[in-house]
Amino acid sequence: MNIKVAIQSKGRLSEKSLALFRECGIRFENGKGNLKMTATNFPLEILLLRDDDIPEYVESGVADLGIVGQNVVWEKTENVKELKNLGFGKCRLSLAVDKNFDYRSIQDINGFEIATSYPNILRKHLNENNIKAKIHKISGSVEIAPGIGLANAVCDIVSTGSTLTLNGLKEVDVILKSQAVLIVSPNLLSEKQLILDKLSFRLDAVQKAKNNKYILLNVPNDKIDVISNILPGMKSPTVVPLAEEGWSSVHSVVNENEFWDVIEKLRDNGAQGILVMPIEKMII
Ligand code: PRT
Ligand code: ZN
Repeated sequence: MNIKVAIQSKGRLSEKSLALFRECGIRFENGKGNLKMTATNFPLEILLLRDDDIPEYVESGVADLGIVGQNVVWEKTENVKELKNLGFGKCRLSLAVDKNFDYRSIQDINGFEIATSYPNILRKHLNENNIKAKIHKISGSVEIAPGIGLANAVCDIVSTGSTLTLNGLKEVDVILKSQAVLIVSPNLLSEKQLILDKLSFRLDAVQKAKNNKYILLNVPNDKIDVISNILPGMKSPTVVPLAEEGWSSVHSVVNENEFWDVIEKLRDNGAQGILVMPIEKMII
């Protein structure tokens, strides 16, 4: 039995979704371009779909899992479980208005006409803020709507903000922050749950490796205790004597988020020759 995973066939999330399986050691027999790909060394099948359809496929159980932006999940359904944030495809869904409009608070868009591909999320946000507005649902090029007189605001995906700027708009309210997420069908068979557990274990190892670095440094022996306390590590650091009397090499793992703080403290406490290396997989 194979677990079926729906991913985007062509678009911003396609390559990174496939890369994730490759990093988990999963290989596929037929190249991209087909609607389906079967793994040769893991009980897994990939369905290549438009991202908008993925939540529905997973909700209905046609696919067991899906990789899609949270923005799409939240727009389409409440009946799938989000299992893991995947750390790519980061963006936000925001309200934007004419760059010359004197926007102070969301109350200022009362009575506006707003173009969006996300009418459900927008409606909820407006209701929560007691705003009345007419929503125009359009499926692409939302940012041109104000320019052609269809709307006086947009609610659209923003990443760098340059698309809004190019169209004479400014971002005024972030409705949600989003990234690619692994979703799971509400009625997963128990055999498939076992496969998911294996996949999940591999995904965690890949993600932890991405978030951590292997670090090696030289330390005078009388500083080993201080340095060991600075290094969070997996258990405690490995300490190996150097050929030079009175010095040791200390090895550990440092999280990306605290990386520079840790490096500064290490230097301040006498560490030298600090080397930092990527980690391929990390199993705790
Ligand atoms: O064909 P299909 O329906 O499968 O794909 P799609 O065209 O609907 O989606 P796609 O491939 O554009 O995006 C897939 C997912 O990537 C989205 O659902 C988001 O979760 C995520 N993502 C991340 C983005 C962006 N960044 C992004 N910048 N999706 C869209 N954009 C667009 C946005 O719509 C706007 O037109 O890029 C423009 C804004 O970018 P900036 O950098 O100018 O602000
Ligand atoms: Zn789409």
